[in-house]
Amino acid sequence: MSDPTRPPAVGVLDQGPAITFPPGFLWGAATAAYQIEGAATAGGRTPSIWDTFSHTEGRTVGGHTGDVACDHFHRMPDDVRLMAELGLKSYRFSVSWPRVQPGGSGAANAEGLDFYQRLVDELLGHGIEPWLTLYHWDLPQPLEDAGGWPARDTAARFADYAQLVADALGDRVRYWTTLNEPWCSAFLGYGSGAHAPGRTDGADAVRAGHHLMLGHGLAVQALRASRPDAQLGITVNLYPVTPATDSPADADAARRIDALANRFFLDPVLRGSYPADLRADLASVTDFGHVRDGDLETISTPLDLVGVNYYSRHVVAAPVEGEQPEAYWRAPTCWPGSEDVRFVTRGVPVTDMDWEIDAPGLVETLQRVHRDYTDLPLYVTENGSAFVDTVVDGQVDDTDRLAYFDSHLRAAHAAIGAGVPLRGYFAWSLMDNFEWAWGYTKRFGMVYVDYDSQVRIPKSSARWYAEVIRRNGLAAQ
Ligand code: IFM
Repeated sequence: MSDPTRPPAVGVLDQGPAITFPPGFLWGAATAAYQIEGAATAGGRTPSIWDTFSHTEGRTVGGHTGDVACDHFHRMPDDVRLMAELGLKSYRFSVSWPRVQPGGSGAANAEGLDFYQRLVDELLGHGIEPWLTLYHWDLPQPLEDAGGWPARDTAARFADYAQLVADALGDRVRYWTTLNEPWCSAFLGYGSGAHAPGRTDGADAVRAGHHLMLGHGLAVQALRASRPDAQLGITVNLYPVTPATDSPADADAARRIDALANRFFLDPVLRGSYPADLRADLASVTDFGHVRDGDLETISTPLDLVGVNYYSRHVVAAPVEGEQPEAYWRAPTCWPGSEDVRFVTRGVPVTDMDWEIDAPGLVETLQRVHRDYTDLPLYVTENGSAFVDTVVDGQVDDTDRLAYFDSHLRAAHAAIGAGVPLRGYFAWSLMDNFEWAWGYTKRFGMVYVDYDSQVRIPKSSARWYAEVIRRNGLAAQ
């Protein structure tokens, strides 16, 4: 491994004035189980919907699967050593449900839990705060076969699983995220079908979103009862949604997409209700008959923090006959009832995902959550970018990714200056990994992974981030 503390190339360390973050700011990096662990059949693990999906022809680029991924399951102690060398204060990982509770019901699998026991111990041994996400998209396949997230019972199964993980790890893990990005699970998984399980039904997507949130609420209640000292939250992926022009029709398109992308989750979780305009927009899709008395009280069970994943902005316009961009997360059925809204590209710089780079959008997003929803501490639980990386003389000089982090950290700092109680930031991702339907073709890591040899190479952005953590801020040039 190259020296992670070696300063990056001159001219890329700092892109603006010096800034310092508040004392105790939690600097971290994030990953997810299916994206890095591999060892798909080790120690009693059974298939999740992502195993099934990725093994189905045509679902992922190149037919890539998470069977081996970064082989983190076998290399975990070395990976934690690398995190320590980078100076991470916290590491956000997810637990693989089918590893610790094969099939999604019944007793815990001691062998599966053992991996996470060792991971947590290893982290604590290196002074790194474990941050545990319970669900980062790997629903056990038998639960999908029984109806998946559109089925109400899945919420109860999730709460049982949460209890089982809390029993095993609750004594050492302080920070808990129930769900990662329920929008993706619901609308990409059951609406557009771009993600596992690949179903395409708008009403199912809406039901899935509700039952994911119900599972979240039930899990929070279970965790709270058994670990009153834990810090509990949810992670939502949020986007500022901007109308392409100031026409009333474009403003309405923005309102509709904002309702589906953001308020669908923020309102029930933080206000205990669905937005009235969202219900009206979805009238042709569902009558919300799946919402039972008491559900919204459960869903809005009080939290200790909110996690925000931020990547980009949506710019939208009113329908025009025959125009619909084809980017995968914009596929029409991501947006039940608003399929005809157009997503507009503005010609600003984009990442390798084609996502617009928009650091001010992070300030906007954090301010909105704080202003409109909650005084709770906020954490950026993911932020990062995919770019094409090249290894030259054993080094990866990813100045574009570094600049992305730099601009977004400056935005995070600006949000704090504007009064947002932002307490931490997690770079996505610690290392290159399985980028879902894109397989291994998109690299988000600060650490390069050579998938043939499994050698890890900290990129310039990793060395830069180590320095940011050491300084608790960014220095002027
Ligand atoms: O890789 C994903 C992650 O699993 C969830 N948030 C967005 C990332 C980049 O697409």
